[in-house]
Amino acid sequence: MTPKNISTAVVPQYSKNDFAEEVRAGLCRTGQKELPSKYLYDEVGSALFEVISVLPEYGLTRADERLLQRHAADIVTRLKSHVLVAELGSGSGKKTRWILEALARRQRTTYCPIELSPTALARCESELGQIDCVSIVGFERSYLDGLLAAAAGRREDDHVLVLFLGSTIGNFDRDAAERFLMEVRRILFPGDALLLGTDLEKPLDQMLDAYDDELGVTAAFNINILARINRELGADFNLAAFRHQVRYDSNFQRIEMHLRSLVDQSVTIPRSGCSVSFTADETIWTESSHKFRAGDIPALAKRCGFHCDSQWLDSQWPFAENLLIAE
Ligand code: AVI
Repeated sequence: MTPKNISTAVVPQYSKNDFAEEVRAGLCRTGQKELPSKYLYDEVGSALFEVISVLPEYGLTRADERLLQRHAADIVTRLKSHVLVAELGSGSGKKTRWILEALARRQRTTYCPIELSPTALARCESELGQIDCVSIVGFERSYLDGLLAAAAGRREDDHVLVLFLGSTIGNFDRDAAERFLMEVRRILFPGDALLLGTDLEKPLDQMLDAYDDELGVTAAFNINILARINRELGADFNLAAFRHQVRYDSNFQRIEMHLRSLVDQSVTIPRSGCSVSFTADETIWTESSHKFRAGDIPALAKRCGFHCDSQWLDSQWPFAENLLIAE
């Protein structure tokens, strides 16, 4: 079936030059080597992340979906009428269906998925394109550029509902997360809403297992960033000479994913114009996943120009859906 009521605004995603430059900056620096986690999500990485989201050890996505399915009607009744929905990083759009269906029962709804990946955007559009009374306008842009463009399309009596689900906010450093939420707030009007999904702190073993599953899917997801550098930048990383490593830093309440070099080695990255030396046990820090406490969210919301109207908590996997209203 061909989806209906769909249009897409396209601008180019990260250029090869940005990637080459950020890889050089992250690996040639003194001190802890790092790679930006956004580069985990090429075609292969995004497919591996889809698998992670159904692993028994990784309850985050299921908790997010359960909360949205159970509470969509309640969430929607707390919103003003006439809502334009803008979703930051829509992924496949599967979990958004509940909210859109609940809104479409009240009124015609415009849904703007915002995604850098054209493949994810196309999947989201075909997953949600058949819901009656929902028009889709996709934006192939970064979150804030896409939100700015989507919000510019609001009609006079529209309120914007921003969806930032799946605890993607946890992949930002704490300060960057607050700055980001403030930027979102700056684009919104008073009374607009942000539904923010946050994974909560839980027992240590449960958190470590969620990022170091028995099948090794998360390990493959992590090591794929080196494979991507080989594919796209002509590098000669020996993937077998690096091992996936997961740590929890309780001071920062965050899971850290690293790639640990098993031996002393050096790697050449022609398109970044550099060679990088690793000592045995040295790591590349590839991702942080911050965990939250439900009780801390109202203060976070306040600092960023929102108030926390309501929270819904999952009973099986500590996770909170937070409805924040712009002040
Ligand atoms: C996308 N994000 C919320 C995931 C997380 O849990 O931080 C990314 C992920 N990394 C490894 N597993 C899942």
